[in-house]
Amino acid sequence: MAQAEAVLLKTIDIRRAGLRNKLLLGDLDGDGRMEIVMVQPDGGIDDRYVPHQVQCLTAFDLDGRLLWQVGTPDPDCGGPGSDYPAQIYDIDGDGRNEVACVMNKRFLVLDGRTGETKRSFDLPGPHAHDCIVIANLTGGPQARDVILKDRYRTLWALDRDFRLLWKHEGNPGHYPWVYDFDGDGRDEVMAGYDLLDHDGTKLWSARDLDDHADCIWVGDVDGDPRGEEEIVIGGSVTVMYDRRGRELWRYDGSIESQHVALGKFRDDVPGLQVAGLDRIRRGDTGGRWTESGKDGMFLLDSQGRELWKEDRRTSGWLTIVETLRHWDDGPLDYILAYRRGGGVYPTLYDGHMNAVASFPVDGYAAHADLIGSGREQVLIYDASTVSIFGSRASELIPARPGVPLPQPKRLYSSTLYPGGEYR
Ligand SMILES: [Ca+2]
Ligand SMILES: [Ca+2]
Ligand SMILES: [Ca+2]
Ligand SMILES: [Ca+2]
Repeated sequence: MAQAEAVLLKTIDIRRAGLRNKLLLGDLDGDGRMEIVMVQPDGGIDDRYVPHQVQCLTAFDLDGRLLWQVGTPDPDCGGPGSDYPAQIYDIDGDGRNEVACVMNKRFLVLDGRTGETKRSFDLPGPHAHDCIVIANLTGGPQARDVILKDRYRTLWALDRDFRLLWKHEGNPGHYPWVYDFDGDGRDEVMAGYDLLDHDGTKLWSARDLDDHADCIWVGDVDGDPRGEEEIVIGGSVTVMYDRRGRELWRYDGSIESQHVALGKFRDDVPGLQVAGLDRIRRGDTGGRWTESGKDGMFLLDSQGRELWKEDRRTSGWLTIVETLRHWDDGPLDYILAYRRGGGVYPTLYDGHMNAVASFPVDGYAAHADLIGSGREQVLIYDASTVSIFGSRASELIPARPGVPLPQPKRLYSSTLYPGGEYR
């Protein structure tokens, strides 16, 4: 397949949001088209130990209008060494999205249309703001409970009125993934290497793994007749478990596996495939960050066998890989790789490691079906500009004007450590 350049649909000037923002997506005003919220983290903390709070939130529509701003951009803000506690989700269940965030040591629920505070709560602990996980722990018709954590030790589960349901101490990993494995209407919580029941009881722990879980994915990887989900954990190695905690395979052909991402990238092998990223040589030897490290993407089949591994000739070791679905009319998913370094711009790869589309700007990436068209667009952004790309031209007009877009779980579970589920 020949490599094509993605079609540039729009650019948006985001300089008024300040530096080092993370981009969130969601339909803030219910008009059938998503908006952008830029999230700036606070500075003055060491995010190896102390989690970020939010310094400033700035909402833009896709025509580049600034809709609202809460907080003030700070030139001395922090950076992406850990997550920023903010999500877009209809957390009060009224059919419109809110923005949930932690600012000034309070958990805030902001009206998506205006940024005004609808509700605010005390935190359950002074460092309970490493990230926000929205879950259904209490069994209502939709997820309205919240899990908060500190950097490396404690989880707090809270109901919709922020009453403490339970607390868990352990090694919760970067971003716990919640999923209702047993179908009782309440989410279990994969917190690092522990699977917790919805009431916080530990069901099982993954064994013989070092360090911490960088990324967790859930999906029916092996395509068994009952369609049972497996759990794939990317940490020091990449391991797959069944939902009862039995280890199915482990891929140790990597030096330091980082992100993994499930997808149907190939139609010539059964089940799902696991895309991943190996840090072959870190570029921060001696505590100093350099670009001289080296990473490489890899792809595993549903049994954990390596299908290929990239032999990278450029320098760069901080690549992020994500699954991109519904980019074009084809039946297969693609691997979106960005933050590659070494002059390599964000690129979309197929399951044979062919580049199928390239993006002619560098930066961080986000992706979503912005207008409910059934296709996803890719947004690449830096400190000044968001560039929106599609596989073909589009005016980005809502497919169903006035009908609020549902907020996909992937978008309300935004994290630097992209976990996910494949359904
Ligand atoms: Ca909208
Ligand atoms: Ca709402
Ligand atoms: Ca359950
Ligand atoms: Ca399965």
